[in-house]
Amino acid sequence: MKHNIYKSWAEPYKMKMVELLKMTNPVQRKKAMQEAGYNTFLLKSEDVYIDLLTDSGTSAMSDRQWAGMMMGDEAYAGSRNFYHLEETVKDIYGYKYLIPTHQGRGAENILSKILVKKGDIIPGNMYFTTTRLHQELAGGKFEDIIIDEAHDPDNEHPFKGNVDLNKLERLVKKYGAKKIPYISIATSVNMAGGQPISMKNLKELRSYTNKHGIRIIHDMTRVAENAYFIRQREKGYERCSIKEIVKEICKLTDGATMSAKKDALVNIGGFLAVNDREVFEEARNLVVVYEGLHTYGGLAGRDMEAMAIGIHESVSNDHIRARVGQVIYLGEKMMEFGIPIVKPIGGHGIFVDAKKFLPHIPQEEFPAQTLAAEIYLDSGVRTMERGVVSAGRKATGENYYPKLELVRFTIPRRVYTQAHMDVIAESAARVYERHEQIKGLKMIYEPKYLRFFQARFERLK
Ligand code: PM9
Repeated sequence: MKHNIYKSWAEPYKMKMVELLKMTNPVQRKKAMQEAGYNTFLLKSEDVYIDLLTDSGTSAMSDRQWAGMMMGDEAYAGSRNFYHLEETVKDIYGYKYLIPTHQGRGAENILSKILVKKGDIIPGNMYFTTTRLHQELAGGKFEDIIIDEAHDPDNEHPFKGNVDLNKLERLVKKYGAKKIPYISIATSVNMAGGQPISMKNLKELRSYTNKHGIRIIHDMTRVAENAYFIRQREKGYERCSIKEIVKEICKLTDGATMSAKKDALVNIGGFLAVNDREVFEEARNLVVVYEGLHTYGGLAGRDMEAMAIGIHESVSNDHIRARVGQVIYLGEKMMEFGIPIVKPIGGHGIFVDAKKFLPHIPQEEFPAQTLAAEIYLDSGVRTMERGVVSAGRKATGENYYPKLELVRFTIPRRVYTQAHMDVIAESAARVYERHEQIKGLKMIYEPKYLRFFQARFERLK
C-alpha cells in the first residue's frame, strides 16, 4: 500500500479553559489501589492522572453547548429544550417519537419492559452489560449472533460488528419468530472493541427481519463513530457525509436506545426513540413511573439543550475524523511497542488483549482486572476491565467466560491531547516489560448485579 505521508489530523477546536490535573506518586497510587480493592471503578477521580475509564459522560462540551445550558427552560412540563431535542432527533436520526431518559439504561429499562416477555429470545451483535441485564430482568434471554471474527482479537475483518445471518436463522427456526420481540443491534460494538457493522450487513438483516416480522432495535450510543468506519471502509460511501450515513443506518431500524453521554457529547442524558405509535404511547406512560414527565425524562431543561446541540456537533465530518484519528494514533503507538491490542482499532478506545499480555494468568484470576490495576499503579492512568468480571454470571449462577479478556483504554471526546496519548502508550509499554512478574487477583466481594462496578479484589501471593 502506498504510504500516505499527509495523514495527520488535528482537532477542529481550540482550548478556552483547562482543568488542572493532579499528579500522583507510586506510594500514593499503591494506597489508593488497595483502598479501591483493585477495582478502577472504586478509585477516587482526584487520584487519577489521565482518566480512560470510560468515554461515557466525560466529553468536553463546546462553548455552544455551554451557551445552550444558559438557555435551559426549567419548566416542569413542556420545556422548550425538549422540543428542540425532539426536532433534532427527528432531523438527524429520523426517528418519529422521542422519550428522553436520564441516560441509556433508563431507555433500556422502559423498552425491555414494553417489548420483552418471559421466555423471549433477544438475538444481538454481542451483549452489552446494562442492555442484556434489562432484557433478562424482563424475562428474556440474550443470544449472541455476531460473526465469529468478532471474538478473535487478531482478526482484521473491517466490520466485526456484523451479524451472522445463519446464526439468526437457526434461532428463528428453533424458537419461532414470535418469540423474538426484536433484534438488538449496536453500532460500534462496545464489547468487541468499538467495532462497526456495515451498511450491507444491516440491509441484509433488514430484509430478513422484514420477511419474519421482527423489529430491529438499535443501540445507537456510538452511531457516528460507526458511520465514520462505513465512510472509510465500505464501497459506495466514500463521498457520503457522516450525517447522511447516520440517517441511513437509523432508517434501517425501528427504534433506538441512546446513551447520549457518548456520541452526543454531553455529561448526562439519553433517550428512547421509536417509529411505532403504540410502543411510543406505552413508553410515554412508563417514563413517568421511572424517569420523570415525558418532556424531561429525568433531565434538566439545560441538559436537553446541550444534548440537542451536541447531536448536531457529533455528526460533523471534521469532529469525527479527529475523534477517531486520536484513538487510532494511540493504537498505532501501542502496536509500535508490541502491545497486543484488538484489531482493527475501534472507534472509542484501545482494547488491550489481557490474555496475551499476561499469558501466565488464567481467566479465573482475572487477567484484565489485574492489568487495569497495574496500569494505574504505573502511571495513574485509569482504564477499565472488559472481560470475565464484566461478563458476570448466567441465570444458573455459572460465570460467563468470554473469549475476549480485555482492558479498555477509553478516550473521552475532545478532552486529552496527543501528548497524553504518548504518556499512556509509554505506561502500557513499561508494564509490558515486567509482565512476567505480575500476579493475578482473587475476588473477595461480588455484588449481584453488574458486578464489575463494585466488586473488590485482593492480590494473589
Ligand atoms: N457504556 C461504557 O463505559 C458506561 C457504563 S459501563 C456499563 O462503555 C452501550 C453500547 C453502552 C452503554 C454504556 C450503555 C448504557 C448502553 N449501550 O451508561 O446508562 O456503551 O448511559 O448507557 C458505558 P448509560
